[in-house]
Amino acid sequence: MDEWWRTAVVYQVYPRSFADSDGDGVGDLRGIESRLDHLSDLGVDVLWLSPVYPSPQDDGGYDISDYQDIDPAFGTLADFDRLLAAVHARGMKLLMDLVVNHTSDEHPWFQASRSSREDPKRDWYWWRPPRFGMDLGAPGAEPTNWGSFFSGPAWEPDEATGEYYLHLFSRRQPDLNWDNPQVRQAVYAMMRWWLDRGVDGFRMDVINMISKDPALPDGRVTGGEPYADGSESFINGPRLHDHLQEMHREVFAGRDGLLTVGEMPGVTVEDARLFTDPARGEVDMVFQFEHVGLDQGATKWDLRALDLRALKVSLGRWQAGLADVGWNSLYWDNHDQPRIVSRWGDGSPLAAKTLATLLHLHRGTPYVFQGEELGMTNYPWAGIEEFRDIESVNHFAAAVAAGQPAEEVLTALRAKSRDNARTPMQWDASPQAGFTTGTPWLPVNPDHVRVNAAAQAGDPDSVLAHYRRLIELRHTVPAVAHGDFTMLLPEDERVYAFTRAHQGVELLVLCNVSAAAAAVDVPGWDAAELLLGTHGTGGTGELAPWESRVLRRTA
Ligand code: TEU
Repeated sequence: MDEWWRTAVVYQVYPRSFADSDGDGVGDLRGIESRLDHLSDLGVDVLWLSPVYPSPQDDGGYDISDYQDIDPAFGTLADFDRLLAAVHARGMKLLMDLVVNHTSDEHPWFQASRSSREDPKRDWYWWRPPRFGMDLGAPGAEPTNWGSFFSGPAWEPDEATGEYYLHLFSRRQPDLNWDNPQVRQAVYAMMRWWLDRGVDGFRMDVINMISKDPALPDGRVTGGEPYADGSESFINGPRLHDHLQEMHREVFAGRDGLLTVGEMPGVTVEDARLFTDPARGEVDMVFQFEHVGLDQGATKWDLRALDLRALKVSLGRWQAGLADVGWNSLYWDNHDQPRIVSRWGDGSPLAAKTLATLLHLHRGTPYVFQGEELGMTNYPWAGIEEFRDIESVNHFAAAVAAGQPAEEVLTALRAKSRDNARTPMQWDASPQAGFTTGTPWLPVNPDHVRVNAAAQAGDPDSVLAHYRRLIELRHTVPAVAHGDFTMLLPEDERVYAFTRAHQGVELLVLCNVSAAAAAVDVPGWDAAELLLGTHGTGGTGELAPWESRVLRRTA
């Protein structure tokens, strides 16, 4: 089997915020094409595009109204074909975002479905009458007590036909009914259409939510929340493996050189082994969420400090769990996460490098989110009016309505809002950071005067140069891609240390994830070669604040 992605690094572009070619303040496909040298210089193998399909943009394009076209804000299908050819000409591959747990409410499938109870597409979505004989829209008449991920109930009343439809995300993102075989065939046909056009695979949005328990039982009510958590009924649902295997047979079988990655909130390492076991024919790798949940309480807005020992337990378990069967994906940032250098670092270039070293020396396929390779930071949000993300805006309204002080809610948004990832890419020090000549749809981070691609391009000490070396190590040192992983110093609260071993070559990775100097004692490495280090210092003695080292020795 061709598992080329075991040595690959993926770069994620969030098209709205990457590069704007026409000055309307929104990034576009021609903008991306004009910046492909940045990706080739970095050395990445794959470009993953967040959604570029026609969309009302209720959820940043994750609400799709036509799966087989390009949103005019981003360009045309001809622009897409040009971009794809340019990506391939540079020896890179292109992944599309596949968002098929739900469509936009403006998708023709949903328009038909909502038009009447007798419409042939009625059953393509989850329609249910009000319960207990109550009136549509009456409090408590929702078919289940589930809350949506974006605040409020997961059911929307629809006056025209007197029933509710299910939406796990916004009310403008109705959930498709994957139990209906016509839905599945329509999705597979669409996927084949993109593969025939030349794309190299898919990142599959919340793909472990497509199978729901058809009984739709109520969820458990957790303390203080107005709506219940229904996830037991839709995370890794009853027919999920069947659906993924069918998709594999119908779409991927007989095609080579592809990559599939399933985004799976709530997935366990035991599940992930099944999803990514090549013999089962499901997906190549999954995005799991355990590590990005370590700095929260009951919800992402309930802020907690990261305990480095817990990160070791978590990532270490995933490394061990997928060592023989399956494969890991590795990520810090994406369009849903705050910036790692602000989150678990101190915002400095040094912290950005060390957090990058930590992640990129693990076994798995690393994903770099635009700007992460520059050490881009969270935005200094002044007030609620600056946020655009539906999750943030809805959460603020709901939390304040429930009596939480606005300033407290803002503190959580500043730390965790998805908009932190979505501010424009920082190309240079000019007023709009080289992102647009117009007014950007989200403000440019004022730190772009220091943190930008142009300033780092020729600087061997830059975060960008560090990422380039990490990617090169994965391509040139087989132990980085293939080596066995062993966690060291599990009790150390500041130093994250591990070894990788492959065919007589051993690597030792030491990362000081703290602002204080830290002593380390790992015997036998003093004569080892320094492959990469933030300070140019070898050996194992004391690590400076935020210092990291990668050492190599041969048995
Ligand atoms: O995200 C799924 C998901 O469960 C979370 O990351 C969620 O978006 C949120 O951050 C919870 O706090 C995927 C996409 O990546 C996200 O952008 C979409 O909004 C969502 O699905 C719906 O398509």
